[in-house]
Amino acid sequence: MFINKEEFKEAFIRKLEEKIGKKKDQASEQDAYLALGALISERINQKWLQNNQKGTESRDKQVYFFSMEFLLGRLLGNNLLNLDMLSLVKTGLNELGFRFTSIEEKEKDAGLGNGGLGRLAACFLDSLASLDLPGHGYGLRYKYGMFDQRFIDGNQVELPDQWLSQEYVWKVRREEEAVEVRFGGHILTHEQEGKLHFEHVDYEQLRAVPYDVPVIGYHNDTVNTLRLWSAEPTEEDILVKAKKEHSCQNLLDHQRSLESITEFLYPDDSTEEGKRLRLKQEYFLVSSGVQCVIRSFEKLDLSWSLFPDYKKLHINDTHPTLIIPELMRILMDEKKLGWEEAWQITQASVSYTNHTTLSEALETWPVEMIRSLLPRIYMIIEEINERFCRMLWESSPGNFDRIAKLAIIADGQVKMAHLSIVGSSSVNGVAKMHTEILKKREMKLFYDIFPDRFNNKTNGISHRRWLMYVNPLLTNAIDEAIGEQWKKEPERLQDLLYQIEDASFLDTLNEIKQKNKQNFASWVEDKTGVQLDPTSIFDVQIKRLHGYKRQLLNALHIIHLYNQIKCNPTSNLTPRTFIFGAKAASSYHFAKKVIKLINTIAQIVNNDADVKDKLKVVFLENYSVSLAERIIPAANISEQISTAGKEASGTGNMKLMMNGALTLGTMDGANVEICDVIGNDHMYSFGLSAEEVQAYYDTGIYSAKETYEEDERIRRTLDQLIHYSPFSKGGTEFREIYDELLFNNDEYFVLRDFNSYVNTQQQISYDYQDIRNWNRKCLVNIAHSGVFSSDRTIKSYAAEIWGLNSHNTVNGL
Ligand code: DL6
Repeated sequence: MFINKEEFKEAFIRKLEEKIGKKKDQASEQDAYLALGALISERINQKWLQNNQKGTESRDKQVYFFSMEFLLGRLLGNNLLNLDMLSLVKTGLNELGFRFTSIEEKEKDAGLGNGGLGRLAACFLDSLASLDLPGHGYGLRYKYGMFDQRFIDGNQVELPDQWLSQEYVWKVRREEEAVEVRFGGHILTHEQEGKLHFEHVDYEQLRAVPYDVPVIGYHNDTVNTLRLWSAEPTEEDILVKAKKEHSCQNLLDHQRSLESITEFLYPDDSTEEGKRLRLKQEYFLVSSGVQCVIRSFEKLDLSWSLFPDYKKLHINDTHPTLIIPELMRILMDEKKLGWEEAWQITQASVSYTNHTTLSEALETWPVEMIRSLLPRIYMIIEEINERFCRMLWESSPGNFDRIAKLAIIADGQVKMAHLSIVGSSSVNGVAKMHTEILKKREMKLFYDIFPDRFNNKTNGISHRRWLMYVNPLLTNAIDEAIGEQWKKEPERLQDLLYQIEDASFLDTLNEIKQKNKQNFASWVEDKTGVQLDPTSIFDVQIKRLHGYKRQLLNALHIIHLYNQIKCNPTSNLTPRTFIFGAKAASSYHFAKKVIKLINTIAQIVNNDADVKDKLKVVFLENYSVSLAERIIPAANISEQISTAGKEASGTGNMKLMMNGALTLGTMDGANVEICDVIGNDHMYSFGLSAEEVQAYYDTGIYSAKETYEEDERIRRTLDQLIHYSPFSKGGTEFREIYDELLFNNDEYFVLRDFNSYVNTQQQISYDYQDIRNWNRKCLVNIAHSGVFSSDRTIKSYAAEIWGLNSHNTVNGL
C-alpha cells in the first residue's frame, strides 16, 4: 500500500492539496479526515478492482447476506487495521502535526442498524473477508440511520441521524448496476399453449441504485462488497406514478414519496402508511438484490438447476423473507421454469437465521397489504401456502388444528417466519439455548416436520474490531505474552492461561484496565462534566433499552444502594460507577420512562453529599458503535441481566468478556455458553432459570404483589417511585413503572430476581477487594473469549449452511 511512512506522508499532503485545496498547515481535522479517507479508498480500490476482475472470471460459489441492518460504525480505523497500515498512518500523521484519534472522530458512524442484529451482520462481513470467503452484504442505504439520541431534562429526544450530511468516503456509486423494482398494479393471467403467463400491469416502478462499500479482509488480499441500495426514481418513474395517481400537480411530491423508501431506517410503524413503507423497504431490498444475483448467475451461462451450487442467499431475520417468492417469480415468470424446478432451486439456495422469540418481533403482514403492494408476490405466497397445507393434510388428514398453527397465511396475516422455514434449506438459532427453545417450543411443530433443517450457530464478534482495534494496550500485552498467532486464530488466546499464576502479567492486566478506565473517565468528564473515580468498579450495561433486558433491575438496585448509604453514610461500600448506554425505540413509552428514571437517579446520586464518591451513575447519550468502543475496554462488570429465555444470544457479553470484564448475568442466551467455557467461578450468575421463568408463565402462579409485600427492600425502593422521595419529588412520573411491576404482574420478573441480583452484586463488591484474584478471573475470561470470535461462527455457517470454501476469488456481484 505504502512502502514506508515517508511515502504515506507525501501522498497525504498531495491528497490534501488536490482534494481539499489546502496546505497541511491550513487543514482542519475534518479536512484531514476527508483527505485520508479518499487516499485510503483509492488504495483499497486497487485491491477491490483485482478482486472484481478475478470475480468475473470466477465460478466459485458466492454468498449474499441480505439484512435490513448493517451497523458498521466507523470504518477508518478498522480498515487501516485490516490493511496493516494503522501504526504507519498514526505515526505519519503525528509527524505532520495531526492526531489520528481526533481525525478518526470526524467520521460519522454509519448507524444503519438498531442493535445486536445489525452489528452481528457487520462482524460477519469482517469475518467473511478476513477468512477469504466470498460473501457479500446486501442492505439499504438509508438516508437517516438510527436516530441521534439527546437527553432533555432526562428524557430521550430523537433527532434525525444525518450521517450523510458530510461526504461518505467509503462508497462507490454504481449507476450502471441499477435495477428496477415494481410495486402495486395488478396481474393479468393469459393462457398460452396450455401454460399460464402472468403479466404485471399498471405498476409503479422505481430505480434502485447500488452504493458499494468495500469490506477489507485482515492482512489478506480479499475485498468483499457491502452493496447498499438507494431508491432514486428516474423522471419516467415519477411521471408513471403521477399518471397512476391521476395527478400531475406536484411532481416533487411524487418524487419524494418514491425516494422515501430508503429515507429512514425505521419508518414510524404506528400508522398504516408507516407499516406499508416498511414492507416496501423489505421488498425493495429483496428485489434489487435477487435481480442482481440472477444477473451475475446468468453471466456464468449455466443451467438453472446449478444455481444453488453457485449462489447462496441468506435471510438475516425474517425481514428479507420475500427473497423466497421473489426468486420464484423471476425463475418462473422471467426465466420460464416450472413451479417444481423453481421451488427446488429456491429452497436449496436460501437459508434463514432467527434472532428472536419475542412475539412482538415475529413479523406478520396483513394479507391485504401484501396483495395490493405486491400482487404477483402474493399469488406466489398463496400457492406456497396451499401446497404446504396440502402436504400437512396428507401427512395428517383431518388435523385442522395443526394446519392452522403452521399455515403461512392465517387470520388475515402472512407469517414471515413460517414462510422462511418452509422456503429454505436451513434454519438456525443464534445460541445453543435459543436454538433449543426454537426446536422444543417456539417452532416445535416445524421442527417435527423438518428436523434436519434446524441447527445452531452461536453468534460471535470480530476480535479484530472488539479487541485489537479498541484495546491496543491489551493487544500489545497479549502479543508479548503469547505471540501474535491469536490474531489469525483467536482460539489461541487460551495460551494466556499459562500466565494464570504470573503475578507480573496479572499486574499488567490490572494496569491496562486502570489506564483504560482513566482515559474513559477523562473523556466522560470532558463530555458531561461528571467526574468518575477510576478506582471504583466500572459496572456497565450497554444495549438497546427493552423491558426484557431489565435495565430497570439495575436501576432499582442503585436506588437500594443509595438507601443503604443514606441510612448509614459511613458504611464501607466498595465504590461503584454505573454506566449506561441505550436507545429506546421512539414509540416504546415504557422504555423511555426507564431512561428518565435512570437519568433522575444519576442526578440525585451524583449530587448527594452523603454519597460522596461511593456511587456514580452516568447514562451516556447516543449509544452507538463508536461509544461502545470507548466504554468496553474500561469495563469491570458486564451486565447481561435479561429475563432468562428472552435474550436470543447477546453479543455485548462477548465483547466485554474479551476485554476482561466479568459477566454479571442470568443463564440466558450466550451467557450460558460463556459460563460453560469459563466455569461458574469466573462469572456471576443469578436469577431464575429459563425453565423456571417458563413454568411461571405456564402456571401463572407468580405474584409480584406478594414479592413486594414480603420484601422490605423492594417495598421501600418501589414506594420511592410514587411516594414523596428524591426520585419522584412527589410527582407521578414513575407511577407507570410502579404499576407495570405491581399491577401488570411484572412481566419480566424484575422483582422476583431482585434479591438474587442484590446478593450477587454484594459478592462482587466483596471480591473486587482481592484485586489479584479478580485479575485472575479477568484473565480466564480473555483467554476463553477466542471461541466467541465471529470467525468461528462464520466458519461454521460456511461449512454447514452455505458449503463455501475459502479461496482467492471473491467477487461475484
Ligand atoms: O443475533 C443477534 C442479536 C442477538 O444477540 C440478540 O440477543 C437478539 O435480541 C437480536 N435480535 C434482534 C431481532 N429483534 N428483536 N428483538 O435484534 O439479535
